[in-house]
Amino acid sequence: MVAVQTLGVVSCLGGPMHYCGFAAEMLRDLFNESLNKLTPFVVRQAPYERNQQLTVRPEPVVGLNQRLFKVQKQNRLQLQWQLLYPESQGSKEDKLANLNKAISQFTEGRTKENQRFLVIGGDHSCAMGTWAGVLNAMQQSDKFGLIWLDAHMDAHTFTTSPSGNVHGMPVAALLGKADGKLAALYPSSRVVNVANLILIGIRNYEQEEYGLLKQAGVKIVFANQMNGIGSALIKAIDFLSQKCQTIGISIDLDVIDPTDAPGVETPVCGGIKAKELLAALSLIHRHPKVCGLEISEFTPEHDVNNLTLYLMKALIEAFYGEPERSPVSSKPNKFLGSISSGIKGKAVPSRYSCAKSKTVRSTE
Ligand SMILES: [Mn+2]
Repeated sequence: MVAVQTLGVVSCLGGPMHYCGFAAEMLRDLFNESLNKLTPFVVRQAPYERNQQLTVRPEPVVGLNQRLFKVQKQNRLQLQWQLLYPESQGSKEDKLANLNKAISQFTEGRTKENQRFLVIGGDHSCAMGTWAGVLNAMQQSDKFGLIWLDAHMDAHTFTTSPSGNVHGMPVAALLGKADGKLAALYPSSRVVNVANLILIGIRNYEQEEYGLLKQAGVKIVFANQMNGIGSALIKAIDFLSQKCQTIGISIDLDVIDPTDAPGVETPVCGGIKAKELLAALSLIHRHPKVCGLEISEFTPEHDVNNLTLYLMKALIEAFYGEPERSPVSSKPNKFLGSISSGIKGKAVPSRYSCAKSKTVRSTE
């Protein structure tokens, strides 16, 4: 049994949504197989908005979900949960600042102990805490690399953001490009080296964020320029591995196409296929330099047939789960397909090798 220290951030304070904070609790129950048999969907009450109630139509678990579930049954993985709730008092900014600080303390502790971790948002503003904590733990913070899988650039500041939602700003804060109001929410004096940040899957952004990233020289792999997520992810890890000791992976579920992951706040068409991302995470399975994963933006009120909830579980198990054993592993997996048959029909290595070294194509 593999155990992974997991922090659930029960908060939507960084976005306009009300229920994305449920992600961690729902996922925990799904892993415990106690999500009310997954049908009907659980009706929950937000702990931070006690007079509101979420009602989701009961829907049967069908199709893709069932196939995913069978895949995961073969994985033996135990998530050791801690749930983090925002304070009930204070301004939104104070709550976010304290939340990010608490998140950073969790990831700093795990990183110092050489324990891999998982952070489940919440909205994507949790990334400020998650990766600030890793930076705080490192002796040389310029040896930290971050792979950011997202449909969006998340590189606004309060000065440029049309909405003022903090979940559109964590990349700016992590790069040290925050304005004063945003910097106050970021729990570190250390920032990610611009050369060590790679954004993948981008297909929706405002000019101000593009300008910020372009000026900084951040590598961006746009969705329409990718030759498969497997290849993009491996190239990114190879590139970062050359100079980084520690690599983090932050997944905004909206990087996936909404047909496969409808349960997100801001879906954008033209995303990567769920099964390609699952295959890609299997290829880099527990890569020695990857210190942790972060998954954010699950929005249950937009989910269809629990598809995104199940997918979130599958993503975690693709990276952290016990690999299937033969003779099971020799058969093509119904959902993932055969890894050796390739991603998008192209040949990919049956197992990722750290020895390779390639550069990632940088786009402007
Ligand atoms: Mn995001």
